[in-house]
Amino acid sequence: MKHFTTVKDIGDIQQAVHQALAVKRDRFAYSDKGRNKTLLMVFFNSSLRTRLSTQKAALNLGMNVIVLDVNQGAWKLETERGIVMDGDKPEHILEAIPVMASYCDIIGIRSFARFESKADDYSERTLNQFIQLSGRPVFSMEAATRHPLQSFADLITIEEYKKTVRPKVVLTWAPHPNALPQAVPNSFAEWMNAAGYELVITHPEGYELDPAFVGSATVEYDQRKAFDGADFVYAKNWSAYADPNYGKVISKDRSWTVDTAKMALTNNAFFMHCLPVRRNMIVTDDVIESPQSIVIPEAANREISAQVVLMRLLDELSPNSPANR
Ligand code: AN0
Ligand code: CP
Repeated sequence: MKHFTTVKDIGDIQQAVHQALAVKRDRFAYSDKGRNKTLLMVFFNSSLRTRLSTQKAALNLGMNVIVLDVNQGAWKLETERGIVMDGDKPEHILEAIPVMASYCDIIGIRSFARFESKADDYSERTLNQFIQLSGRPVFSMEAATRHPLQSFADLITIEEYKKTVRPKVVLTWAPHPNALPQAVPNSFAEWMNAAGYELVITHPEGYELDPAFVGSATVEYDQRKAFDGADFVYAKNWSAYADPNYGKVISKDRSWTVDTAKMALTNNAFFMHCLPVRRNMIVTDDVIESPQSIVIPEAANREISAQVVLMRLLDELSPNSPANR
């Protein structure tokens, strides 16, 4: 695996789950694999889980880890080529990427959608600049359109908890005060479709996701109908994708909050959310604290998905990687 940005990069999904469960049984069995290899994690946005779980996964593999928070203490980076740099950004990403790459073997990037331009966001400009200019294996720690480490952890979690071969999985929109990216729902749909589960996506009118991600899933505008017989309820807020409202909050309708009455319509479904979650906006206290809530084991599986991805990227390190020079 040269880079990890979409479900396609993981190849055979059953094999990936199999490897993940093996890693989970003994995560320290590969503690020499990353010796003298350095992981650089670059954050353009905040993080709790991704930061800690990816770092922990790298430590399990014996790697060194360095972290850069671009917006806290680093030079502000210009990303447009051709611009006269007389503004507030002292450094260009065209120098910064090769410099960062010279200190490490593998790079993880978190760069959310900026909602300035749908074309910019959906072309994954920042992530692709790192791929093109670093010469290093690059993996997404949530980019503009996808969050594959999260979706891989979600898949592992569903495989652990499912009671039928092909569970009914419901992705439901829920209200939030701010404009959030579509990366988590896009990616979740992409991975659930690849896994071959029955996927139903429910949201208010106007919150349609990019059809490329919806794929073979059913879209149901009636949340209660969607919940009928569900084995897993995956809640998430996202902002509008469709023009002219791209990146905008068009509803904060709290009748979409996941509560006990709605969970009662399901097949005793497990409740999932990638976290961070806003209680009593997305989900009530009762549901997230119920025995059916698996948000904590789901988050714990982020260490496992990250470890599998790092192991696969380590397998393909090029000979000009610093550790191999
Ligand atoms: C981010 C999002 O919705 O993409 C990160 C989720 C993992 N969430 C927030 O910004 C609250
Ligand atoms: N789920 C997730 O990626 O969380 P963080 O934003 O805290 O990393």
